[in-house]
Amino acid sequence: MDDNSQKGFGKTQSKTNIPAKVHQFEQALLSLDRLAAERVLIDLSDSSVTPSQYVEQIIVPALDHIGSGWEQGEIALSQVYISGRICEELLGKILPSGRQSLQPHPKMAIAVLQDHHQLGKRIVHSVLRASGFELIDYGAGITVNELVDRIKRDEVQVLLISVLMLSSALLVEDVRLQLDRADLDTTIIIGGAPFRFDENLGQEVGAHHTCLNATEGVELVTRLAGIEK
Ligand code: B12
Repeated sequence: MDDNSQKGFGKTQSKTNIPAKVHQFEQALLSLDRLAAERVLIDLSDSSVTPSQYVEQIIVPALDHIGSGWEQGEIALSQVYISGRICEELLGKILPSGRQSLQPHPKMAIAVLQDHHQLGKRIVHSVLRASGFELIDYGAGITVNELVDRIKRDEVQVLLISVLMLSSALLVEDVRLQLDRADLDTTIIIGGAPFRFDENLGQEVGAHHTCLNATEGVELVTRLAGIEK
């Protein structure tokens, strides 16, 4: 299913100093040095660390820190942009591309709601697919009305939403309201930076479940599908 070991990811190595690696990875991104960034990930490959784990432990914190630097005016938007592009490219190499045998599960879809930050959705989609779940991908930038129309048409039972902008996170409430009005009991699972930073936000916007990372997403979907673990 996953041939990452052939690409250098997944070698055996001893203990890794994660904070130091996050710093090195961040510096490589800010220097716009894709090869150096890739080397950090290859170097930290460890038999006990899975690719999904180093996405969570290295890529997400490095980008969070870059985002804060941009907010404080220390980093240019162009650096954030290139950092995003480099990570997108690396994710293509790291993330599992295959799929386990399909598990029986409710009809599911994933979308980035009125937002173009796509890395989180890409990770969640790929990890779920690798775990045997099939999802309709509505892409990024979809509006509330478009999303609700698609859910009705496709009879989606579990909707996964990713958002990174606070303004987009607040729109989840409209999705929930429209689904309730249409008498649909679609389960809404949300994730993304605003929900990692404010643990009550998910409930406030009417989501049924909030996930902090892709692994939590897989665990939750597995539970909702009633699959024994
Ligand atoms: C990279 C980046 C960009 C890139 C995006 C590249 C791309 N292809 O996605 C570019 C440069 C294009 C960009 C643009 C902008 N950005 Co930007 N960006 C970021 C940055 C630095 C990292 C985001 C990221 O990719 N993180 C890595 C991913 C993997 O993490 P993640 O999405 O959180 O996903 C993880 C979990 O949350 C979870 N997850 C996520 N979704 C879901 C869903 C489900 C169902 C589940 C189970 C789990 C789950 O799983 C993932 C793995 O753990 C953030 C900073 C931050 N702290 O997030 C700012 C940030 C999100 N951006 C911000 C802003 C303001 C913008 C711009 C408006 C800037 C501008 N003036 O143009 C534009 C708007 C773009 C748009 N319309 O959407 C702000 C938002 C502030 C706010 N309060 O809303 C942030 C927070 C920066 C900041 N600190 O100010 N950005």
